[in-house]
Amino acid sequence: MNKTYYITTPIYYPSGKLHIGNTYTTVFCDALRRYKDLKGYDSYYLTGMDEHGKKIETVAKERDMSPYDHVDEMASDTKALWDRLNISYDDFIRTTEKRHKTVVQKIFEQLLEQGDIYLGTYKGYYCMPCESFFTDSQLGENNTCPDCGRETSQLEEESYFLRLSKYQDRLLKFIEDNPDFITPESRKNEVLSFIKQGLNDLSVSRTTFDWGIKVVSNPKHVVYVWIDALSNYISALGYNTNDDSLYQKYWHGDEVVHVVGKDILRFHAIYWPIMLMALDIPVTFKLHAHGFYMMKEGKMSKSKGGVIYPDTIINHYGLDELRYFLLRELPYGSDGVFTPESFIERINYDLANDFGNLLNRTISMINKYFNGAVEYDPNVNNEFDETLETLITQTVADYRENMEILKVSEAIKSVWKLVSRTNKYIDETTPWILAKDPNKKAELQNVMYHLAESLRHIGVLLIPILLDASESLFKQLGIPEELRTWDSLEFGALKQVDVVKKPSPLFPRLDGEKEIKKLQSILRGEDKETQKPVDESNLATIDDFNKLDLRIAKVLSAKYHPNADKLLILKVDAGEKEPRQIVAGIAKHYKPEDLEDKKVVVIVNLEPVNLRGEKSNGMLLAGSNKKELKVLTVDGLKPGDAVS
Ligand code: ME8
Repeated sequence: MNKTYYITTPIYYPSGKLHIGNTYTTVFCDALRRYKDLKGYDSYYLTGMDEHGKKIETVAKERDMSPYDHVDEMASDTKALWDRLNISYDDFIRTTEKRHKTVVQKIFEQLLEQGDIYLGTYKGYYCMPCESFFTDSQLGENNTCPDCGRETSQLEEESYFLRLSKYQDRLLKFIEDNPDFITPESRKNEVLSFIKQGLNDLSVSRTTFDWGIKVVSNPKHVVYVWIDALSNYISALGYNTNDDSLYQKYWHGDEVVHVVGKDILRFHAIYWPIMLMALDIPVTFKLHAHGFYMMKEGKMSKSKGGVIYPDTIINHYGLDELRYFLLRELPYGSDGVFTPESFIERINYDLANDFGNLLNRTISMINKYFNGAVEYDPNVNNEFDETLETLITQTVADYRENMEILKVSEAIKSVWKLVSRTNKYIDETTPWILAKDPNKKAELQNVMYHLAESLRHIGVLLIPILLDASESLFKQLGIPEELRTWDSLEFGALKQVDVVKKPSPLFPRLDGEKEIKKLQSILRGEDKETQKPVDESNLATIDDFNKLDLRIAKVLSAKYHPNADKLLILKVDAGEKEPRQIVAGIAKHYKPEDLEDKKVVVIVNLEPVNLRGEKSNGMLLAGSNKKELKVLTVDGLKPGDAVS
């Protein structure tokens, strides 16, 4: 039976569009899962969304959407993003799903019954306008709200608490007995010193908002984020349900890894194992907390501008370029910086020059000197072969060792050491000189063979990292399926090489300066592709504009169209004797009651049309993009007033 491997990302908050920071964790887990697959593991990869909480409720409100519609849209955008990035996830859990909620409710009630959760009061500072509680350490100067800067007041709220203190010693012993439970070492030390200061019980419910999972035995409380969020790692596997086969197989399997960013280390290293201990579930997981990608200007945030989005990189450069940069550039255990310069340099130097060119040159030479085909002859050797062969074997070992301890960047570095060494081997063996001497034909063939065999190894090791490039390398070199596997990684396994006639570059070299400028302008939000130029060939005259009778109108009533779910039927007062009926395609964005009494802008001299059996006598003005639509409204003025 194959060993099992269960790997998870954090479940992301749908509070804004996911940036390359969140993408890093997802791509990192994807590379590890593909590596384990390559090694023959039976693996399972979970990711998803953390959809409850005050913040999400607020963001949805700002968008004039129900929380559910908002998270639904964000979940489908995120899934589409992961699909576009070819992420090999097996399940995408959403905390608003019934399968998750039921498990969380059972967990909460069990802990309550056992006395591991108890009812108490939560003291905090409350910001009225933001409707949010803050702890001492979160507050700004003079106890002001860290979000809006206004004054806060001290308030008490009834809350359930998780008894962390009871498990403190058990957790300390667990971490000490399992030295590789938390990596890197520096993060483990952070956790240990935090626990040693003494753990306060954790507030795990709220009564001040609704958007969460209700506590079954006391529904005025909703479960506050962490018990809800952390449970996803087992609810997705069917823990405590009729079919818990995935849970049995993977949670109780051979390897379980949670990958998180350093920001949520404590929750995973302290609260989660304590929850599991209290539930009598074995703590089978290992925790890896990586550093952060920063922008030159500082932190990346979903709600701030000035960050890089993965789709921008893919549109302009490509998926492998993005994967390579993200996985290579973040050092183990610390932060990294995304700059246009470093990104373009990595593509040009590492991918185009060193790696892409090596394949290109090798294929061209095999075509030129041997008409595309060479064979392995173990009897011929030149003085440089041994060093290359030893490094190939060493690279496989280094790569494996690093991947096993999640040092993906180091693993990639070891592959590039082989890439450089193989380039150097060309300089050492000087095939163009050997080619001039017919007596050196066998030696020349041996050099070509070594290049191809080294590239085959590089290709296999890059399967988890560069999805298209590894595939293309195998095709161009004519490597059969059975020699694209982990088990085939042995020098000499390739018996003969039959390459394509014309190599195609893996990574075209970019015009560095131009591309750096382009990325900089994308970051400043000035990129041409994100701007909308005016069509100068189709200008309107003032007479064209004056032809439109634009007026202020007051919405008297609104209702859903009986035969079309996108349409609303409005009666408006546009300063005429009779109300006017307008049918508008806004039902996905507005409920009828949202519009009543609003003063809107309408065009009243459009030819009337019939929309699904209802007469529409005019048009409502609204602004929109792909996601949002807002009807233009005004304060003051009266129905019939002109708009110009
Ligand atoms: O914390 N660099 O969700 P979240 C690298 N819902 N990784 C980054 C990053 C950056 N600049 N910014 C974010 C949550 N990340 C909770 C998790 S889990 C039970 C609940 C990654 O959307 C990193 O993995 O704020 C970090 O931990 C995660 O995104 C935070 O995502």
